[in-house]
Amino acid sequence: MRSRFDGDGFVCPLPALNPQQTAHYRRCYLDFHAGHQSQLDALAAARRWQIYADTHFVLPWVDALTREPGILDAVQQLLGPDLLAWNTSWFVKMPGDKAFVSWHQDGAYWGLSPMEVATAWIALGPVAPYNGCMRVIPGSHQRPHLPQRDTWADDNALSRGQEIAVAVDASQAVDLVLQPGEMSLHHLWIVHGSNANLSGEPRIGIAIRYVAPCVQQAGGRQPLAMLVRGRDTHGHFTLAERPTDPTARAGEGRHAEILQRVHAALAGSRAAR
Ligand SMILES: O=C(O)CCC(=O)C(=O)O
Repeated sequence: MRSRFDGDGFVCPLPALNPQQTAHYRRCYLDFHAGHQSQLDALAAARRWQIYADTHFVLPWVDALTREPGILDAVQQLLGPDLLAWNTSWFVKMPGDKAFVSWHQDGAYWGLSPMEVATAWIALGPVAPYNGCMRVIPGSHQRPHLPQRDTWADDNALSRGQEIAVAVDASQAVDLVLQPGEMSLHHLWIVHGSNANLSGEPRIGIAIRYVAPCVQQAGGRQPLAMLVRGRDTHGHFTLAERPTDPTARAGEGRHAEILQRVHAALAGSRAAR
């Protein structure tokens, strides 16, 4: 696992959740989606992070998902026994949704170092080219940091429409095809993106960004994270309390406060979501 991740910049597919867990979290997501439908409908893809980002700090079922042993056991092989969930982002494309994700490198705008960071992208339904699965350029994490520009495109699910400003050879791309309950792991610096969902099948997934406690975010206020396994041996993050309120909502109250704080930390690292 470690050598594949280091060499290619990703590992896919890996088992993450069993069928019962997958059905449970899919149901939780669909209830959440229905409960926030009017807000989501009113937001362009580029602004849905107001609902989709960092829900693990406020929704008990998302917090539970970030702690599933099937996910953590794999992430631990890359980052060691002490794990923090720093960020989560739902990446959902319902049928007819024009949302896409341009080619980008996460490391260019997160301000995190050292590179003891891994994203687990967990599929709560089938994910393949027809519904806009993630695509990666194998080995691209080993290249230098590529120039990136902000396009501010409404349909780009990245908030500033960040895209790599030099040609990306899409013929080299690998599709990260996942069955429900499977996941991929990807490197902080791999070039990745995804196309729109042109099918009638929802594409439902969550990206969970795990970091080892030695990681720091440049500048700004101390970032927030959730200790999900082991111990925090460094104190570089403010550790959040686990959420307990089953009625909590995204986009308001504590979630809105947390997003403000997260943005302050990202702004301090000269970055944005
Ligand atoms: O889900 C996608 O299409 C893109 C995900 C992504 O950019 C990420 O997880 O870093």
